Amino acid sequence: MYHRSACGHLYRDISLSGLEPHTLYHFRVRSRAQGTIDGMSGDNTLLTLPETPNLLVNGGFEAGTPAGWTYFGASDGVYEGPWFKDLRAVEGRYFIGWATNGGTRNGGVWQRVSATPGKEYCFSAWAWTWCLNIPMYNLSVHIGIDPFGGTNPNAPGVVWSPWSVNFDRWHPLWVRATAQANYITAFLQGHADSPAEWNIYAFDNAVLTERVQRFNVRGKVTAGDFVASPEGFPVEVQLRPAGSTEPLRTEMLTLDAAGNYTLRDVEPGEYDIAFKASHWLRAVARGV
Ligand SMILES: [Ca+2]
Repeated sequence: MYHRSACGHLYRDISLSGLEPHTLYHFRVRSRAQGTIDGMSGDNTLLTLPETPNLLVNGGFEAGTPAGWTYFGASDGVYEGPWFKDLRAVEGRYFIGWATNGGTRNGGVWQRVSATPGKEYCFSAWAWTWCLNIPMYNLSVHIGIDPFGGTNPNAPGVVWSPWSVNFDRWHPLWVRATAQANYITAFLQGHADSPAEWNIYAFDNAVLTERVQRFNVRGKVTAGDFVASPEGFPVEVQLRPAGSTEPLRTEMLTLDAAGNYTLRDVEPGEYDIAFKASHWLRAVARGV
């Protein structure tokens, strides 16, 4: 669907399916039209919303204090904007920030939470940087997970997002790691290479979740009664816990020319799948 903005730009809505919750995606947009040169956007990101609870205490700093977090390196404070450069929280009212006039300020906070060894965890936080009278690349930020639950940001096992410069704009950072112990530790860290007139950075809306991974279940319905192509043939598909007759989901799907169906976004598990297509086709596939 196209929209035209007040200043004449043409917009188009595009739906993306099959994305995982609480995951950062990079994307580019290419435009192509006959008789014109292709257009290609720069790198864009989108962070999908989490579907499971935030495991962090005070992840958005809405306590108005760093409660639940422990400083390492330089400490500073939790602020309610407008702060430097009129900065306001990207979520709620409060964010955590570090600011130095005429020096460097290297430090961050960590928070340790219970975890299940072998499970994957996704960690995201929004970050903002600013410095004055020095190239903006002087100051960068990253976030990390220590899958062993340690509290040393310099430990070799910490899994970090790439260092990122988010000059004068809030931008999401994201990292994923597999827990190796009964605890994992989330880190927010900023680093200035050189002293500057001002070195300032901030974080907000830190969210740590257990990963929810979904799969597409594909299969084939074969029935001798098909006289022509099964393409477009409607089939009622029920997803049931293995051994149960109570459906978790019931969906009408259509078959392709070879009789294949796809049931999207199924969480890992063991299921029975039941099919019904008119009175003559009923089948249950067990333990898929
Ligand atoms: Ca907040």
